Amino acid sequence: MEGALTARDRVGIQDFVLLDTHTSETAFLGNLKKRFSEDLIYTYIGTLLVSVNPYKELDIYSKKQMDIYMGVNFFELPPHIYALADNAYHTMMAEANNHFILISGESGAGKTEASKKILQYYAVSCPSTTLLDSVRDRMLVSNPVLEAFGNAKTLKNDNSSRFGKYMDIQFDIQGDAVGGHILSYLLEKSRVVHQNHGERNFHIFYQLVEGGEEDLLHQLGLESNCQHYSYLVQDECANVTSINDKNDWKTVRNALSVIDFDESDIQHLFGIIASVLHLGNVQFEADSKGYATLNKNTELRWVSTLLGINVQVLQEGLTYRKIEAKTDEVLSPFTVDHAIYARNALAKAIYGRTFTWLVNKINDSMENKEPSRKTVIGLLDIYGFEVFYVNSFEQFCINYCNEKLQQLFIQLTLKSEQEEYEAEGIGWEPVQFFNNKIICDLVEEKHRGIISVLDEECLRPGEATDFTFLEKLEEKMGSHPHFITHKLSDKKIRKTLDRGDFRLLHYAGEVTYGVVGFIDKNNDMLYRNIKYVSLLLWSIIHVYLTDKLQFKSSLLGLTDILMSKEPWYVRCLKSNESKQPGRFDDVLVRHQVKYLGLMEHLRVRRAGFAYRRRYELFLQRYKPLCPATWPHWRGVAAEGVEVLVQHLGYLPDEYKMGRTKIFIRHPRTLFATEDAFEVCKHKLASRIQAQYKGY
Ligand code: AOV
Ligand code: MG
Repeated sequence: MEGALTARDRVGIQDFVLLDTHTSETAFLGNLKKRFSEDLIYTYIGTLLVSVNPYKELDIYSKKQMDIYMGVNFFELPPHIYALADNAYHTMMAEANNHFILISGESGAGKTEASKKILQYYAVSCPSTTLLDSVRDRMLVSNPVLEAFGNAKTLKNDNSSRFGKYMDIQFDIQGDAVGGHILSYLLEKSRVVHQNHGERNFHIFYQLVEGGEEDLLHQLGLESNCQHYSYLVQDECANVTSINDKNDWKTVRNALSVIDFDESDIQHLFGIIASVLHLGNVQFEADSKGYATLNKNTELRWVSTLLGINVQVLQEGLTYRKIEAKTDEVLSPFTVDHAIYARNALAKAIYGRTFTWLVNKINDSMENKEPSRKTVIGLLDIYGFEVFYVNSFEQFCINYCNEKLQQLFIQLTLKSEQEEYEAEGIGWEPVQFFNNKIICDLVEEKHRGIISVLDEECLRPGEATDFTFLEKLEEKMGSHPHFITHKLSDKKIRKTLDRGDFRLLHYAGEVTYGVVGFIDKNNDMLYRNIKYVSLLLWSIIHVYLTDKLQFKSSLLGLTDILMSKEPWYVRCLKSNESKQPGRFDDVLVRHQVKYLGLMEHLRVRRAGFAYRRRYELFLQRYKPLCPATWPHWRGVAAEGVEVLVQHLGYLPDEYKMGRTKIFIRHPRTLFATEDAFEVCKHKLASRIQAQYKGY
């Protein structure tokens, strides 16, 4: 019918690889937008899933939906996070190897929601034996607990992850989800004592104060009013419409009992949380000499009771520094500022340790103690790139982690893919992309990077300040194209920078960091974690690469080979800054599409080859399909393959002969070959059986 919209016009193309107009950014965005307006938030680029945050509940996550996606070929149904989860799972089962799903995107783009959907899919849909149901329940409820303690409202996201999380979901040989393990890193502890304008502390504090039962609050010496606690109302942001602290409290309480917290654990846990609130209310006054004194110590008594520390010791610890001389100890009194600093340091340390303890407890409860062989699917969900009006050491760490993640993505997709074509001598028009390695180096290079400079300054206590650190940076980084300071910039840019700022041109945009607090925060344990993050990311690459090697040497089913070609990616996009349902901000989305390198990824995918196989292996499998190669090909394997594919009628454009491998452009070509092989296998059953033992 003329004028009528076809389904395709209406819902757009579900895989960008099939977008037949030239692959312009405008066409790409147009397709995303069209789909978004129909509540179709997922689109593929091959096997990569692009997800656009709808900021509204969609009816696409029911058990019924899960069933629809279970075991169905990736491209047969509309794109969905379940399809990706299902494919990772089935590939893992077929190949008995490990997989990981890398979820990335800026703050508020939907990473944590995506990771929860994936976990739910595994916990609900995978085969189950009653015995293991408890492990699944624990995996599921670990989320609300960790979110309560590790997430907070920021300006970007009402439920922003303030820690990085990598979770392994373990499956046994039957495909049952049998256990889980969480690695957490780089918790933003500074939030415990300070929040920026319009932000909140970690959810758990409000949940406890608003939702805690009267008895419990009484035991903890708490009032049922957030306004009473200075750590909670520094920025008068206790109530947020999208958050129901009372309900969330109930969820967390229930969850804790599911993960084996008995009453004494719970008392212990909330005793510590309450002690932090009390600590925040401990006030100091200056005596006649300007030294800190505690005038009213009811709050301190609560801290001492709840933590089981002698009140005298606590008081001394907060108002004096102990200096050890040769034979005795000398107590040197603190000023009020020093005392506040010590109090806050204690609060952060207590909270940080509690978080670690909590993660360990959760891990114990999810641990699978059976020694049987297991494979895992890893889920990586970190905090996204963020830019605020004021950015400090925390943003520096978070944004550096995101640089590393982008580097990982580039290494595994754009770079290794193209390098393989080159190594194999496949005629290939290189796809240019921005490699953010230059920024990673700027931050992390030994002896020269920002972290090294900061470390060196931290080794000069008493002499180094945040500002000497900045001077050192200016000396070392000088002309680096991604580094700017007030002193190093021209007139126009200088206006936008304070003297205590440095600006980094990150892959995802410019961020201006204020140096105040860098030395101090770097002296904290946080820094150890940051090294750990990069170690973690590189160990993932290593696992992947090792798997791929293994992969080369084994003969596996067709679909599985296609699907295991790369690890799994979910790229989350933020649809608008104001968290509004259904609003698609073209400029904002375009920016993300650009910096995430989605167009480059698409170009590599479109021009590339879906399948590649060493000549020997290809020939070994398909040689019965051609009289000239069956039962034996006595010449060079590559020539045998050429004869074979000629016989099968491959068109010149469908494949390329590399140095060691044949490259096949479309899955359909290989699907057809595989179908022919299946038929042939039946016909020649007995003869083939002898040759294909163990297939
Ligand atoms: P993030 O994890 O990427 O940010 P979240 O996953 O927390 O972002 O998503 C932010 C908010 O967007 C959620 O609280 C939901 O309200 C909404 N949202 C996200 N995905 C969906 C979806 N698929 N369907 C409906 N609503 C969604 V951060 O942790 O801040 O980097 O640090
Ligand atoms: Mg998150």
